[in-house]
Amino acid sequence: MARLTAALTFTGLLALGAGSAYAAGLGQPDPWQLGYQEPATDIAERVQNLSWWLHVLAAVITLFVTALLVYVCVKFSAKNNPTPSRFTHNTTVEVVWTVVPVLILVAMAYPSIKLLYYQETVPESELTIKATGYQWYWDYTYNVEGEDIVVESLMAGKGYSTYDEMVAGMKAEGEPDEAIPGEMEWKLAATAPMVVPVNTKVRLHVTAADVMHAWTVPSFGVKVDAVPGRLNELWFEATKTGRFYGQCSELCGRDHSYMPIMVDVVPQEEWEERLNGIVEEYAARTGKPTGVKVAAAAVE
Ligand SMILES: [Cu+2]
Repeated sequence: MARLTAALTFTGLLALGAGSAYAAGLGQPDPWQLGYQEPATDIAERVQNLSWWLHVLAAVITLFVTALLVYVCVKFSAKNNPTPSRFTHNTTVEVVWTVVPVLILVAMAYPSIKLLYYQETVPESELTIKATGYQWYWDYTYNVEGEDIVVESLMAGKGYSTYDEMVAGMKAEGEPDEAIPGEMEWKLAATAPMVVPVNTKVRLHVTAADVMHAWTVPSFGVKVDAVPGRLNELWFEATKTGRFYGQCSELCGRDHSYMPIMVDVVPQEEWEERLNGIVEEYAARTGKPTGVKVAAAAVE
């Protein structure tokens, strides 16, 4: 009976989860969120559709098995069925309970493998960026006209134990208001975002400098390990502008939970300006001359 109750509760929760699938905000999680974050790429949309399809299959199977158990318990109880039959084989039933699960597995495997191919085949990209994981932050390298422009992206407001302490601390350090993350964004916000233009196929090279990390943005439906000495890649094409958050997803050490990922998806018109800002900031910070003045089209 406990098992039955658990199964029914699980199914109920699934239905609830499905109902709130799109309740979450754009680019970041919501309190009490059950479903996924709103998808911002075709990949994320496909991943979520596949997930719900698998959940529906699982729910139907759970209901069917539960109903079967109940039926057997009642129909073949000692009271209702005092003299049990003694047969041991039934070819029809055996064929059915072999073939049906095979069909269910095919119904799961076919869309999964199709989606995997779609995700893993990097199309002709219009922009390539490299993300490197460190203990414990990320940096992003844009190659602008042959020059590597590196932007370090640390957690904003790190080292404070409460939100109010963090706000007071950052203000005391003279940080401008816009650098102080909101309460919901604290521990998700980074000191510098990775910036990409909307409706652009972006190829992201991902690697690590010390230990393994993993780069992910849930709304983009992408996640890949960052492995020292190895270059992994993923692609995405964001179709919505906004700020999108993710977190390092490979347990990488003491401050694993303090290396957020922040991506700004900006309109095409804004992109050149933002990239120029990144180049200028880089030149000012490193003292390296950069004669690079960006024409967006020249970025690869
Ligand atoms: Cu990490």
